[in-house]
Parts: sequence; C-alpha cells; structure tokens
Amino acid sequence: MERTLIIIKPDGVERLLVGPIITSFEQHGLKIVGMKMMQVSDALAREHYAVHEGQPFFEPLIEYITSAPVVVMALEGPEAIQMARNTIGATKPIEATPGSIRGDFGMMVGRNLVHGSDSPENAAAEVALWFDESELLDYERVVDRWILE
Ligand code: IDP
Ligand code: MG
Repeated sequence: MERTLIIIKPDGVERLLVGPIITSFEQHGLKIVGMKMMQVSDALAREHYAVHEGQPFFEPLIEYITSAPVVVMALEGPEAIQMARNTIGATKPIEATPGSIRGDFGMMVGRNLVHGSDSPENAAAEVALWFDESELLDYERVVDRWILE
C-alpha cells in the first residue's frame, strides 16, 4: 500500500470544486485516511515547494497557495501515488487528458487546482509535513473486497 499527499489548491476551493475533486479520487477507490481544511502559512508553503525555489514561478506559486484555504488529503491504495497523478492530469492543463481534474477544470499552469505527490520518497515526506500522525486514520472499508483483489 502507498500513501500520497493531495492538496485541493485555493482555486479548487474558491471555484466550488472541492466536491467534484474529492469524488474523482473517491470513485477510483482511493481511501481517504486523512483530510482537513486549512489556511497555508508562508513557511509551510515554502517548505512544501522548496524544490522549486529559484524558479521564476516560485514567488507567484507561494502567493497562490497561501491566497485562500486549501483542503489537504492523505490517500491510500496500491500504487496510490501514480493513480492520483493520473487522476490529477499533467501539470499544464492544456496537456492534461480530458477526464482528469486539470484536463476538465483547468486552464493555466499557475491555476491547476490540485497537488499530488510525485514519488514514494516525496509522498512520505509530504504526508509527514502536512499531517500529524494522530490525524491519519486506520479503518476498515466494507467495499474494499470489491475494489482490491
Ligand atoms: P506538479 O504540481 O504537476 O507536480 P510541478 O512541476 O511540481 O508540477 O510544479 C509545482 C506547481 O508549481 C505546479 O502544480 C504549478 O502550480 C506551479 N508551476 C509549475 N510550473 C509553473 C510555471 O511554469 N508557471 C506557473 N506555475 C508553475
Ligand atoms: Mg510536483
């Protein structure tokens, strides 16, 4: 099982797309093991996106992600990281497949609605950065016998 960190970015919240975005992950069968709404601090934004520091889009990216509340989720499933990345779609909405979140709802790269971890190492680090261990729940789902083989 893998865990991945998902952020519904401020445009997703402000555009009333929290429900459809959660549905995209939920209908795949990905299991929500942590979820909360929060206002991202400048410090957390800079730590989360530290790999992009120095890029021309870095300061606008920090401005964007701190501009309104976000919804953060930890999702679990077999190959959850790639599954969630596929559901989200390519970074630039114009390159994202129709049917993906960015492909259906996005227009520009700087307003691309969702974050998803891109590797097992980053997923582990990001889940630990955004969630306290006590906020991650271990529970049974009756439907799992119809989702997992
Ligand atoms: P990802 O979110 O698909 O993993 P990354 O390359 O990790 O994409 O970039 C992180 C975020 O930075 C993107 O989701 C997007 O919000 C923003 N970003 C990346 N490249 C650009 C750009 O060229 N212009 C504006 N924003 C960008
Ligand atoms: Mg990334």
